[in-house]
Amino acid sequence: MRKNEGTSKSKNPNLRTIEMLGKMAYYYDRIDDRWRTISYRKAITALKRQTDYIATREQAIGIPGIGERLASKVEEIACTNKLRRLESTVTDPNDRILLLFMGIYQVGLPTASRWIAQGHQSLEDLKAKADLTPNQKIGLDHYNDFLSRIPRSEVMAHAEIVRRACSNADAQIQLVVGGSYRRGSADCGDIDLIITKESASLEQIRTILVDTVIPQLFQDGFLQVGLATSRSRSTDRGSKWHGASALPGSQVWRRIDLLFVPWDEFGAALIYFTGNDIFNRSIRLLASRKKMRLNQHGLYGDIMRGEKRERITQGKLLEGRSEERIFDILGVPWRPPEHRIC
Ligand code: DCT
Ligand code: MG
Repeated sequence: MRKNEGTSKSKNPNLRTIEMLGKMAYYYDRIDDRWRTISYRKAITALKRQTDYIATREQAIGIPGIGERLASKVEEIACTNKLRRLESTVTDPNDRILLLFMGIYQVGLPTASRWIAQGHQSLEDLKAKADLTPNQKIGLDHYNDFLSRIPRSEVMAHAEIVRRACSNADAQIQLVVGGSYRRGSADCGDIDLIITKESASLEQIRTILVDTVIPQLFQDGFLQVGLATSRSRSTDRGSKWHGASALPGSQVWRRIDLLFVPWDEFGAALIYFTGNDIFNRSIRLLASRKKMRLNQHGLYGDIMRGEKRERITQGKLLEGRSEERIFDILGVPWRPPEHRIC
């Protein structure tokens, strides 16, 4: 829960190491290796806080957030100016094809590996010969669009179009741009729009969006396609709309998520959909240490857990509506979104 204002590029003496570890984190993220991705990202955050150059394993181990294995990598980069593991990921042809295939929207390691085992080696192979789901087909057709980062100003332009359509349907609807945009990123992987209305239930908000706003945005030529979600958990059902949008006159498709949030859950949803993911993990862990539970719906108290930390009681809702109140009840200082980069 420490303040984080990102890197001051001119000052940090570990920029080269951070850059190499960042490439590895990106690689592990693309191959769905959650644990390695998180440990690399934690090490990067820790190094960004250092004011001295970290050259040895011993120095690195002394820093909270850097474990033994990562410490060896830090030393390797400092000594050799490179990382063997990174080079092997770049040169191994199977790794390269795996990364290529996993770059397709919603394609994970199992699907990408299956395609390789079936003998496919390029996107052209997949287009011509592979058995693709409708989403995979869209992902493949818009491979570069969905993989490229979206400049902040463009995220704003997409959000404004949705905001206008919402106001036309119901003047009381509120829309907040969440995700990396709310954390101040210069560019974003997708457009996360958190939508609510004072005193309204999920059902009421979803009805306005699904019956009026979304059809209107399709008719205007802004929304291009809806993307079915197979991964959504049962609790998420009906609270999200995933798709793609394009600005007037542009051929570029962007990934856009509309997140329908009941008014009573607005604060908890703001925290969750602002992230980043590691910040969310740590604030949830903090809640659980204080015998509370935080999720995208609210902060709950009186939670009883068993020996393996499994929940015995659901607990009672302490706060859902106000982001500030949730921080307050958790006993941590308010963090503006730009400081939630872990
Ligand atoms: N989130 C999370 N855990 C995940 C994925 C997402 O807590 N495993 C939360 C935090 C961010 C928010 O959902 C939106 O998710 P993304 O759009 O995937 O991430 P982002 O932070 O907006 O980054 P990007 O710029 O890549 O979209
Ligand atoms: Mg996002």
